[in-house]
Formats: sequence, C-alpha cells, structure tokens
Amino acid sequence: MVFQVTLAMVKPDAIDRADDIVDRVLASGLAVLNRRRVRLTLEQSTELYMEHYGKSFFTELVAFMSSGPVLVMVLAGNDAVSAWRDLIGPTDSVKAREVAPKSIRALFGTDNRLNAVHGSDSLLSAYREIKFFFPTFVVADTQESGSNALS
Ligand code: YYY
Ligand code: MG
Repeated sequence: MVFQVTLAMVKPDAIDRADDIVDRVLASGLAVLNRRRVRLTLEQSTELYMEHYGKSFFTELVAFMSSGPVLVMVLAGNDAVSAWRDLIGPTDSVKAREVAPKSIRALFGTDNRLNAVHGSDSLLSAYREIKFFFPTFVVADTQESGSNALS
C-alpha cells in the first residue's frame, strides 16, 4: 500500500448529486484535500481530454464536459488512484450496473458518456490533472522533484 493523491470530478450530469457522491468518497476512507466547482470552457475540456482527440466520441464528450458546472477534488489515501477507480466502476454506467451495481457510475450515471464522475487512470495522470485544476497544489513526488530548492 502506498499513500497517493488522485483527481476526482463530478461531471455536469451528476452535479446535483455532488453531496451524495462526496459522502461516498469520505465513507470509503479517502480524504478530500481540496475542492473547486468550475465550469470548463470547450477549450479546457479539449485540453483535459486530449488523449482521446480524434476518437468517434471526442466532440460530444468535450461538449458534454463543458455543458455545466463540475466539482473537482484532490483525493488522498492509500492507493488513492486505484481506490477511487474501483469506487467509480467501469466507464459505461449500463455495464457498471451489471458488474458493479454499488459503484458510483452504476448509481449516478446514465450511459457511456453521461457517467457521473471522472477518476485519474494513473498516478502520472493524477499529477497532470491536479496541476490542471489546482496549479498551486504541491505534489512532491513528481518527475520535476529533482529541481526543487534543496537539490
Ligand atoms: O477513464 P474513463 O473515464 O473510465 O474512460 P475513458 O476511456 O478514459 O474515456 C473518457 C470519457 O470519454 C468517459 O468517461 C466517457 C467518454 N466516453 C464516451 O463518451 N464514449 C465512449 N465510447 C467512451 C468514453
Ligand atoms: Mg480515462
């Protein structure tokens, strides 16, 4: 087990259920270190999801992600990246209801796109996404850590 941070987001389709989702985060033992409610511009959604650029669902995904406010949170805890991914369940909420009925996407999402929440898929993604939303948040163990004031 290793202590990690990760980036969680309640997407526009579930923003009215954000309090219920945060309750589930806290009940799992993860801590919320920081949180922000923001509305992404189309440009920001495009930057955030650049890894999916060119895929069939990209245009609709980034339009959806900038269609209303989102709640972004820095979560921390043991194996936080996989712990949060386990809690949210598979990408498609329909599949989630079959294979992980208690997961957040099963309970709060609709389908493949309107799936209620986001979770970083790796520690490297987590650092990138945390920096995107919380530019002043300090993550000590990054590739840039060699260039701090003590080195
Ligand atoms: O990491 P995760 O969110 O579980 O899935 P990704 O494969 O990274 O896709 C990102 C995002 O894109 C997904 O949460 C919904 C949307 N999406 C879509 O609209 N249609 C698909 N066929 C696949 C993904
Ligand atoms: Mg992903």
